[in-house]
Amino acid sequence: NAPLPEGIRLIDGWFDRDGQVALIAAIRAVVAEAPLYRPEMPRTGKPFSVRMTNCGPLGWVSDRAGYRYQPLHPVTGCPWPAIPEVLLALWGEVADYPHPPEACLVNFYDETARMGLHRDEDEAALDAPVVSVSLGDSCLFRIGGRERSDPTRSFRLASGDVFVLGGPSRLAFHGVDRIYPGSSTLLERGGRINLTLRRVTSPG
Ligand code: MD3
Ligand code: FE
Repeated sequence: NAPLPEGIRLIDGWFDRDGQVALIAAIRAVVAEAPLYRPEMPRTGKPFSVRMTNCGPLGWVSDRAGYRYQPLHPVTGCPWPAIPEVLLALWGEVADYPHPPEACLVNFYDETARMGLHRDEDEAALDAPVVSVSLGDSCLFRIGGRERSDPTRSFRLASGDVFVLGGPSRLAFHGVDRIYPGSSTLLERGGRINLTLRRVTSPG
C-alpha cells in the first residue's frame, strides 16, 4: 500500500458503533428540520444523484446559477440547523485549525448514487482542512492530484471512518465511484451518509 498523498489523514474506525448510532440520531434531527433535497448542476440543471442538506451558519448549494454557500435552505427558506456538538468536538480534535467550522454538508447516497471527480474550491479559507465522516454503506473513493489529468488512487471508506484533507491535498480532484450496497447495517434502509465539515470564510 503506497503512502497516502501529502496532507491526507485517514483515521479508520474513529467512531465506534455507539458513536455512529449517536451521530445518525443527530443527523436525523438535522434532516427533520432541513430536509434532504436534490441539487442541480450549474447551467444544465441536471439533477445530482446524491441528495444533500447542511447544518451550520452556511450551507453549500448548487443550482442553475452555480455553486455557492448561503445561510438559508433553498427549499424551506429557513436557516440551516446548528452543527451537532459531537461534530464540533471532532473538528476540535482533528482539524488543527484555530476557528470553528461554518458548514457541515450532509450527502446521502442511495445504492446507485455517485459523485464525479471534482475539486472543492468554493471556500475562501483554503488553509483550513475539510474533515469528512463516512456512515452506513462503504464506498469506493477516488483521489488524484491538482490537475484533472493527474493519476488517481482508490480506496474503500467504511462506516465510522474519518478523513482529514488539508495541505497540498486540499485542492486535489476526488469523487465517489460506487456504493457497496448491504455493506453496513447502520442505516435500516441502507445507503451511505457522508458529512463534511468546512471552514468557508477566512477569519479577518
Ligand atoms: C479531498 N464528498 O462533498 S468526502 C464533497 O464521500 C465530497 O461524499 C465525498 O467530495 C463524499 O465535496 C468525499 C472526502 C473529501 C472531502 C473533501 C475533499 C475528500 C476531499 C477536499 C479535497 C480533497
Ligand atoms: Fe468534494
